[in-house]
Amino acid sequence: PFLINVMQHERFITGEYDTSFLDSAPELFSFPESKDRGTKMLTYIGTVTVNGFPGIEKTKKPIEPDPRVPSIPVDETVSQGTKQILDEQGAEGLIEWVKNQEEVLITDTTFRDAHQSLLATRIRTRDLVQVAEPTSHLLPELFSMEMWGGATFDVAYRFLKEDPWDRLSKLREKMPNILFQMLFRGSNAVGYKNYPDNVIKAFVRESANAGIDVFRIFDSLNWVKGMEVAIDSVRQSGKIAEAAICYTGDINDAERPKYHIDYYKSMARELEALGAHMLAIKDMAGLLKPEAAYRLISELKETVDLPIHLHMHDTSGNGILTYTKAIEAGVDIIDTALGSMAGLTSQPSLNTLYYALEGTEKAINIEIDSLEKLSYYWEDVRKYYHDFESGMLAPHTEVYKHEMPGGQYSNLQQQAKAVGLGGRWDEVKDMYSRVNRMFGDIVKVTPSSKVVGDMALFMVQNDLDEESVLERGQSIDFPDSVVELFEGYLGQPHGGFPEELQRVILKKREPITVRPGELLEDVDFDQLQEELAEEMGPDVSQKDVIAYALYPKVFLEYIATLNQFGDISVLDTPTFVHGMRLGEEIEVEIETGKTLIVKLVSIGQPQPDGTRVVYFELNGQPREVVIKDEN
Ligand code: 3PY
Ligand code: ZN
Repeated sequence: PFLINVMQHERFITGEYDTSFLDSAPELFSFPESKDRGTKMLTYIGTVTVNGFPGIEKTKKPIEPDPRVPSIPVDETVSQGTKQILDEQGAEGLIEWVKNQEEVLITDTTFRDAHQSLLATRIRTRDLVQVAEPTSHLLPELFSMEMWGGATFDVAYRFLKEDPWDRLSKLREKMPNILFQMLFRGSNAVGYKNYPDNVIKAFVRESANAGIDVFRIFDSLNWVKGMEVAIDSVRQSGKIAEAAICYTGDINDAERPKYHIDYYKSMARELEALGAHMLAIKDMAGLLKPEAAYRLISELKETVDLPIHLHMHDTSGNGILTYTKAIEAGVDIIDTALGSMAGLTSQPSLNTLYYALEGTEKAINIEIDSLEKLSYYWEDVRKYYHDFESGMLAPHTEVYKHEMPGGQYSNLQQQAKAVGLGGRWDEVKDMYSRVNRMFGDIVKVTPSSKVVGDMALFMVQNDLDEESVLERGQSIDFPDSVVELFEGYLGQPHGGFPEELQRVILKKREPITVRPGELLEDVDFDQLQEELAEEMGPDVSQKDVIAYALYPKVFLEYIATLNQFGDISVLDTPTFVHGMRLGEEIEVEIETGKTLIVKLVSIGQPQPDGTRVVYFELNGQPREVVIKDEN
């Protein structure tokens, strides 16, 4: 195209050019939109229109008005916030600042855990970016925005077909004043298994450089050794290492002595000694009851000299009461979500907590109007993702029995349906807690929670109980995840594994007791880079290489989708999920200032080879794509 551009240029044709011609005629470098890019996008729209979105039932595209994006005055400059304190005063300075605050500080989880727990992590970057600037203007008092990590990394590539690093950089640009926080699964990074140490270090370095400020680090068995490399790497990056203790059981239940208050106090001391800047209590299922919260926070405050950050899920409906008690006991920071994205398996609502504490000496220092305006936006956007809602409609107190994390409940329900156990869901829930007891009462959070879920499904499906597993175990092929857990590849649980069960599950295999990272060989990043270059061409970034090291298969599938459909992150969410209605016209801004107008004209009858021709207009020109009808 470059040569054609040159030869067709008016000044070239008339011979009026000299050597500065190339510099003075920038239009030479603007090439016509490749036909390919348009066709790829139409192929995606055609595919999802004909076949529906993978994993959900095909439904009619609803007509939704544009979401209510809060407006901000054109000339308003954004207020400085915690990000400036960290950048100017460093990690230690920020921690001092936190300790000096009278009011409780707030982390907003709307951009991460709220949608991970309510909408299967499906919120797309464009819906976050659209409200990012208003959020940074309206909520400058926030301690942090949790907006990355957990399942968001994997789901972005796997289901949303977008790059999570791109999300981080776009949000960072629009929100310069608030600390960005991510959930990091210690040696499991943002995955479901232990990775070699050099992967953990590279991931932390790269994400710190890309804009993450606070790393909440946990281990899925509360095994402190599994958190060491991550804590160290975060400290070296100059960012905040927030070490988390996962909360399970009930400190006030005398019949559950394994997770006694002393257990938490001693883990808190260990984490402080390891150099944690802050301590998080990560109540991933929402088991911390109000009185227990008061006791836990009060005693931890006396035990360590670190700010304490409390995270919980509102599954039982007791969240606001628990937070109120924790605030009374002097907790430094709590995690909440915006009203319309809060409650149930998500975090408690900040809007609700605001009113619970209004007029008291513990009042929340944030404008309620700002919270309501942002809630409108999420109320509208949440509708786009209706098909991913869990179906839980009311507070669910049974969580105190089964102890499933907020993000797991709907997931396991889906898994159960997929293996034909949808009608036996009550049995699966019950089995989940029985498996927990069989495993010796372990911490259940990604990925250990997934192992408990896998085993529960396996036992219900095969009509096994505790006794038959031990009696017939030698001839049973247990799920891979269960074998790996008992081999020690997720680390060591408090009190060790039950020995008899371990022997039965492992058969002749020997378990390890050292940190898996000590045995795993470093990943060769140069080699991965070369492998990727073959798939992607020479433009492979370090971020791509890290993603490929974490998820080889998922990442290659993502690249294949990009090759097939182009960058579909630019589509609006209703079109991304449902495709288009007949006769509908949409505008797609494929890059700043460059918009395609797409109209769906008609869908042809199925052909003998199982395909249909889908007829579009692209910028007024007729275009057809051939789609395989999978129905
Ligand atoms: C995650 O690891 O994704 C979690 O949210 C655990 O609670
Ligand atoms: Zn959570």
